[in-house]
Amino acid sequence: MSVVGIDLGFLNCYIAVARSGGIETIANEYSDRCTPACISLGSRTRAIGNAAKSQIVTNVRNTIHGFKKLHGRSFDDPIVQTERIRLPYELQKMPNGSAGVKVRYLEEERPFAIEQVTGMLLAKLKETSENALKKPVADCVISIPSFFTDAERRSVMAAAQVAGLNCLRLMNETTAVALAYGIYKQDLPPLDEKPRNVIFIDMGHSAYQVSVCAFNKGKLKVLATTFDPYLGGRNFDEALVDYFCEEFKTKYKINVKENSRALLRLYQECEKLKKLMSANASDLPLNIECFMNDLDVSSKMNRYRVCFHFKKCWLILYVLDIEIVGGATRIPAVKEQITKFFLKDISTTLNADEAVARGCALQCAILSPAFKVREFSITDLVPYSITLRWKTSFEDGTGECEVFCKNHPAPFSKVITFHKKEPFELEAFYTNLHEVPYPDPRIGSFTIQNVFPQSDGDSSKVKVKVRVNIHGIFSVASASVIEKQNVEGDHSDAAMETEASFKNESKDDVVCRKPISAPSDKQDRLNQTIKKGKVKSIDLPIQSSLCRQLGQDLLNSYIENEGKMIMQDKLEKERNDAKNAVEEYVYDFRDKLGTVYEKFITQEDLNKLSAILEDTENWLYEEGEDQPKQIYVDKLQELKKYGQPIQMRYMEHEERPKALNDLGKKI
Ligand code: ATP
Ligand code: K
Ligand code: MG
Repeated sequence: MSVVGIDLGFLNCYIAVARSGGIETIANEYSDRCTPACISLGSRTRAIGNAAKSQIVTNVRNTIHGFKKLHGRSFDDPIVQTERIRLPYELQKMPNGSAGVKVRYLEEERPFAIEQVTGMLLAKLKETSENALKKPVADCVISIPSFFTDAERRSVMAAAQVAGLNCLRLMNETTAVALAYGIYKQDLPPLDEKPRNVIFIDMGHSAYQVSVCAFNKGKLKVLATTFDPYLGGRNFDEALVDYFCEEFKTKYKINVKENSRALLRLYQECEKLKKLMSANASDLPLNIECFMNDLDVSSKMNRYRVCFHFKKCWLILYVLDIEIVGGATRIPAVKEQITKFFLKDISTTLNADEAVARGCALQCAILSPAFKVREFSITDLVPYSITLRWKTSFEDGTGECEVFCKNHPAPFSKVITFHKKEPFELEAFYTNLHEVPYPDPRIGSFTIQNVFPQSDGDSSKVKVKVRVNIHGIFSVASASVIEKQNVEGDHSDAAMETEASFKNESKDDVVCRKPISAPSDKQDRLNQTIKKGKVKSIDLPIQSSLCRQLGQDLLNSYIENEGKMIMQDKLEKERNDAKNAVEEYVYDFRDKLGTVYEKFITQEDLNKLSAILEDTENWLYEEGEDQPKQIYVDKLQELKKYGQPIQMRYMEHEERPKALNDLGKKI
């Protein structure tokens, strides 16, 4: 089994693989280690990655990019609506209210859910890794921003399933970077000493993330994270684009923003210009030929004229190192602001583009039973505090309890005890919506079923396990009821009564919190009836209803559809290859007729064959332009019927002296 890590960037994706020699990043069919997060839908086929990127300005409305922020959000979400204004393709409200895209594919208007779109990209990355490794790839670790909410995380998980990937962990981008940093460090303080604190800063195309991690030998713990989910390299591009749009309005009397093609070209040129500005402080030219209305445009810019401000991230801590990654940290002004803020030099010991993917591959190796790596424990955190709410039967009130505070270690499970006589519902939500870059506080609701009073009429003691799992996703993982079997004089009952002393405001709802440090999934498998002394624990079914959750049926249909599209792309590729084979044969044959075959063909045959070749060439441009594969296969066979005898005569002639020579040697 291969062990793969995927950096699923807003703009750029990277794949890294763990091999016995270490971690390597994988190059795609263009020998490029970066695969653009871009998909272009066509009348016959899809192009994904580099091939799609080149179609951004030619297939404007059907080339999808910049979609990472659409995950797990409803179409009406303000973020989706803001993104929508920037995007040159159409977004669509899907039947379940989520955001999808609407594009023309196979000569038809088609909606695609965001899980399908990212699914296509992930399937491409899977194929790239399989081609490079020459074996199937399924297990992987995929990166996501540390600020992603549950709905966003679940949506990416679904996309992985669409792609046929088995995501062992969704890993926070900055945590992946921290792992890539720490695992090879030889000089980390021993476990009983003060840890080394390091700040990791990642500014990519769409977001800015900061995390503080504490390192000891073989161990990393994320202490805090902060972020600006709306600040990245693209804001610089936007600033440049806005500037030039204004300038061109007066200078050339054109409104670039009304022409999506021109605007997209300007964005591409501004991104290039921005990169050049990082390396060059002087004025740099911008020239775009045939930009709009047949006009060539030109201008210039230098780095001091674009200003930006980024949200300060207050982290008061003793910090040893500041490591920066992400493409946009190459911008001198970004480095300068970071240095100014922390009053510390920043280091760039990590590969700015590949660190996330490398960290993911390392995590995948750690999680995979098929791979042996150095032990390294990773404790991440809960980005936003989570509260549970339930109805109490006591005067129709509600009970509430914060189950995870912000920055609580994760993965983590806790057990909450309730005293109930009937099934009850737990509603989970983010405690402080203002902390969360998401418009809806709800996470989901969980109904604990099959709860009855005890035989003596008392409330039953229900233990509910809540959990933030390895992907950073919250759930009510299990529930069980403790059945008293023998009430009188039993010590275990007394013990339970002690627990019950954590009583809260209401009479029948008792909450006590007891953390179990059980990040492993084994603990989850306690789902059997345990008989212990006089107490019997019975598992209770839980009905979960998660916000913005993709139904299993829909997910299955996406999986099936992705399979069909992969097949369609494969068939289309074969058809194209068959067509190219005819074209190549025509050119090659014609070339040889004029040179090496000349002596092996009569003038009459030569004329006849030249005519056939010309006919075939014309045919390829006319009705032969778009035929089923078999037609091209037949065409090639037909041509070969003429070509092969000549080729044989030629080969014989070439081989004869050699054969004679060999014979001579033997004699
Ligand atoms: P995100 O992390 O937001 O999902 P991403 O991972 O795709 O996005 P990166 O690949 O880390 O983003 O960085 C891409 C950004 O970095 C782009 O805005 C790009 O223009 C910018 N960038 C790359 N190299 C340079 C450079 N030399 N100077 C300035 N900006 C650069
Ligand atoms: K990236
Ligand atoms: Mg990134």
